[in-house]
Amino acid sequence: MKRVFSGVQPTGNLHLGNYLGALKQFVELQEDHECIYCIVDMHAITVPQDPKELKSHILDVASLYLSVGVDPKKSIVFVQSDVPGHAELSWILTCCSYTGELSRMTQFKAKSHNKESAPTGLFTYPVLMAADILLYDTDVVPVGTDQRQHIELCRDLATRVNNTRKKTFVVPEGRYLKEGARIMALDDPTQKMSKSAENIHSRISLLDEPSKIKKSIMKATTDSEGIIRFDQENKPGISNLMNIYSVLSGKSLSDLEKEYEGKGYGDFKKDLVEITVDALAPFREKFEEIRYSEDLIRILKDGAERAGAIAEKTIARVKENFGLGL
Ligand code: AQP
Repeated sequence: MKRVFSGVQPTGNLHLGNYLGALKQFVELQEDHECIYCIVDMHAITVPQDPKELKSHILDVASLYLSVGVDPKKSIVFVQSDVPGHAELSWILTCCSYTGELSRMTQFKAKSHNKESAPTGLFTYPVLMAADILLYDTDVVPVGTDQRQHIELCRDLATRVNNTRKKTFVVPEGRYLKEGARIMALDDPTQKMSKSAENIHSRISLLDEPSKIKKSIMKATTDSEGIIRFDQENKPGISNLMNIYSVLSGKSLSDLEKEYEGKGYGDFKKDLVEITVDALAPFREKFEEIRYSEDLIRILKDGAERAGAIAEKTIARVKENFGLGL
């Protein structure tokens, strides 16, 4: 069975982009893969975090994994900082990476934009991500397309080490869905939907109340043409909404164009509200059951033990191949 690894940062409530780009794949893959899903809390501290809030977000994200259908009987679910191998391997890989390649990462450029100085962790974040993946001899990494550049760096680092030392790492493949791989912000469809964006109406969080979902969708930026037609370049707002509608309903984009011929954006948005509310309702219900149950901590501790056992073997092999330790 091929091994899958992926993670999400506990930087806020997960949104539709996180679900359609990543989590939906997590659930599908666990049927015929050995899956390891992590809450990457060490990535979250690359920007300042309130400790209490961070702890709470870790449990929120873990609960959301389970609420959308990640099954701890089939998949390992754990918190990154509970397995020390991530930090250990990250340092070793930092020594194999170059400042030039890290400064080309677009997410670093975006997050450090207009800042005089940026935290070093923000700069080396992609190396930690590579360590997360390589630690588990991962074959497949399900992510949204915003992570493509980081996956390529991970592959480069693995290949570089394999070519200069004994074969040490499995070189993983990114797995990107055709639809849903990049959901854009509702208020500005040129930016990706993001948990940490200031405007709460830029995103639909998986735990949003129906009234909030309605408000965000009805306010979503479109264009003045008023025709429901998919054209990402010239009509990014309505195209983004069509993309969301299509993935949630299973209807193709061309079927949507036919269905809404002669109708306005208002009609389209009203139907999208209904579809989104219905799609997210079961997640909210499940979340209430899981979030404060004792089972949650037990699942995460058990996951960390199982992940830790795999990680220890990789770290021993890496240390041996690098000549580290006794
Ligand atoms: N807009 C998106 N469309 C599709 N997929 C997305 N992902 C994130 N945004 C979108 C995918 O979700 C997974 C987890 O992402 P993350 O939380 O680890 O980091 P991120 O990409 O930085 O997500 P955010 O929401 O933008 O968080 P903040 O605001 O904290 O930086 C990844 O697989 C990602 O591709």
